[in-house]
Amino acid sequence: MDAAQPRLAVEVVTLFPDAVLNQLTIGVVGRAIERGLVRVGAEDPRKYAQDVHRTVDDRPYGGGPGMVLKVEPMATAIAAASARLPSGSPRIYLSAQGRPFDQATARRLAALPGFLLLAGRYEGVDERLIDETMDEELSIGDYVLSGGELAALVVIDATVRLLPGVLGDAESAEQESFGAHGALLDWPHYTRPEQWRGRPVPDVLRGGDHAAIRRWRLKQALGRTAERRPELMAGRELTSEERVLLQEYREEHES
Ligand code: 9WO
Repeated sequence: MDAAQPRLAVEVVTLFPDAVLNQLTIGVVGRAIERGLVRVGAEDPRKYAQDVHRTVDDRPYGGGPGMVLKVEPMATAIAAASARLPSGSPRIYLSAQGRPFDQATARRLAALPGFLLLAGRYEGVDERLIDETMDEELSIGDYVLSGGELAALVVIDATVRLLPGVLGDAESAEQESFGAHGALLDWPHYTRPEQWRGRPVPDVLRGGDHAAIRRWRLKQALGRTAERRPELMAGRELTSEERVLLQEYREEHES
C-alpha cells in the first residue's frame, strides 16, 4: 500500500544518483519511502552536459589544483529537479562553509512540503550558481568530504525520522523527550548476557522499578551531556529533579 500523497518530497542533484538512491533503500528511511511517506528523486547533471564527452567540470579561474563544476549542466539539473518539487521547496547547497545542520534544522525541514539538496564534487561548484539558484547552505560538521552526497544522506536521514508515522509510537516518544527537545545525549543501553567480561548490567535495569529506571536513565543522560558536551548544557534550564540527578552523577563518578 502506498500513501496518496507523500508528506515530504526530496530531490538530490548529484553526479552519483544511483549510489544516493541505493543508500536510501535501507532501514527506517527505506521503509518510509516504500510506504509512500516520503519521495526521493535524484538528478544527474551529466545528463545535461553539452559535449560528446559529457563534461561537467572545468579548470578554476585563478589557477590551482582540481576542477570546478560547470554552471550550465548544474543549472539545468537543478531546474529539472525543482520542477518535481512542491512550490516553496528551498534549495540547499551542502558544504563545509554552510550553517551548522542540527536537530532544530531537521525539524524545520521535516515541516516543509519538500526541499532540494545539491551535492558538489571536485573543488566545488561555481559561486555564481550558488548565488543564483540556492536558498541556503548547510554543513553537517567541520571536516572535508570528497563530495556532498554523504552530507545529503545525513540530512535526509535525520529529517525523515521526524515525519509523522515514520517511527513507531515508542521510538517517537523517546526521541521527543531527548534527541529533539531535551537536547541531551543518550543514556547507556544493555542487553543479554547479564555479565560480559566481568562487567555486569547495572542492577537497577534488571529490577522492575520503572520510576527508578527512568531516574537512572535521566541521570546518565544529564551526567554524560555535562561531561562530554558541556556547551549543550549551557542553554538549558535544569528542573530541581535534574539538578539533584546531576549532583548524584558527579558524586558517583568522582575519581
Ligand atoms: C577540496 C579542496 C581541495 C584543495 C583545496 C581546497 C579544497 N576544498 C575542497 C572542497 O571543499 N571540496 C568540496 C567537496 C566541494 C563541495 C563538495 N564537497 C564537500 C562537501 N566536502 N565536504 C562537504 C561537506 C558538506 C556538508 N558538511 C560538511 C562537509
